[in-house]
Formats: sequence, C-alpha cells, structure tokens
Amino acid sequence: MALRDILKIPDPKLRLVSTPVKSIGADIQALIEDMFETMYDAPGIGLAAIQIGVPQRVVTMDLAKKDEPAAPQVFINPELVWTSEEKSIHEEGCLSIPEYYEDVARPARVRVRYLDRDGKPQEVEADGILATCLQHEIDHLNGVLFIDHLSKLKRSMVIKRYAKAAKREAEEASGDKA
Ligand code: K1U
Ligand code: ZN
Repeated sequence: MALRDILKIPDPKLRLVSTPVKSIGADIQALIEDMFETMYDAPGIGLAAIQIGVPQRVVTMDLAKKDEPAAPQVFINPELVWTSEEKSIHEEGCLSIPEYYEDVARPARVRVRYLDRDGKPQEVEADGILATCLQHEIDHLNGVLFIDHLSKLKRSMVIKRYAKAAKREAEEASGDKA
C-alpha cells in the first residue's frame, strides 16, 4: 500500500476522460488499496483514480459516520443507468479543490451499474449522500468537477484562486532550490 499525492486544480489531468477497466487483476487491486489509504488519510469520503493521476474508471468510497465501523465500497466502471427528474441540493467538497465547499443541485435519486472489486456486476439505487457522492465521482471519471455545476462567475473565481496558489507554490519551490 502507498499513500499517493492527490492532484489539485488546475492540473490538466483532472480533465481527462478515464478508460474502462478491462480486467480486474493484481494491478487494479493494488490501485484500490492505494486509493483507500490516500482517501482515509486526506480524509475524504470518496476518491476517483484520476485524482491520484491514474485515468482508469475506479472509485473508492466510505460513507460511514465517525462513530460507525468503516464501510469501504469500490465501484469499477460505474455507469448512471437512471436519474430522477427530482433534484436535491447538497453541499459538496472535493479533495482536488481543498477547503472549498458549495451547494450543488443534482438528481435526487440515481441507479448505478458497476463491477465490484471481485468483478461481479452490481446495481445500486441511491439517494442522499450516496447519490451525491456517486454522481460527484462518476463526474471525475468524465473529467468533470463539481465547480462545473456552479455559475460561470463562481467557477472562474475558484479556478483563478487555485491557479494563483499553484503559481505561488511553484515559485516558492524553485526559490527553495536556488
Ligand atoms: O471526490 C472527492 O474529491 C472526494 C470528496 C467526495 C464528496 C464529498 C462531498 C460531496 C460529494 C462528494 C470528499 O470526500 S471532500 C471531503 C469530505 O466531504 C469529508 C471529509 C471528511 C469527513 C467528512 C466529509
Ligand atoms: Zn472531487
């Protein structure tokens, strides 16, 4: 197991469309282990493989509350097969956009088809935080970020703020070397 760096905006890799997993071998199992270690360390409730730079359609999640036992879940090649007309609004955050939270409107209920980590086909109907988190993570697999669901003005303010921070960090890092 290894703790991996989480990509932050404006890293262009976050805009890649991830590739479906063809076969669930030792490499994918090792990727899943790294994703859980990275997600729990962050801490986060979900993670898409592209957030650690791997453009494969793999998602980890754990929606257990603080006082509950861990409930790790893996979704390989997840697909939205149905979404409700009804929308609901939840506050979202993103490990690739640290410390920024905003309300997002999305379908209130969804049905998702996926493979579990043994490669067995599964389907889940979700509402609440599971529906929100599944849609947020499937968006990552398609190169979409939750800020893309906000107004153009809010999105461009966030992008500018994080681009400035990345520039400052790069300058500090090159100054440290000199
Ligand atoms: O995909 C990600 O960037 C992870 C993201 C998932 C998510 C959160 C909220 C709504 C939709 C999707 C996070 O985990 S952000 C961190 C977070 O929400 C959290 C962290 C610790 C405890 C509780 C929540
Ligand atoms: Zn995210």
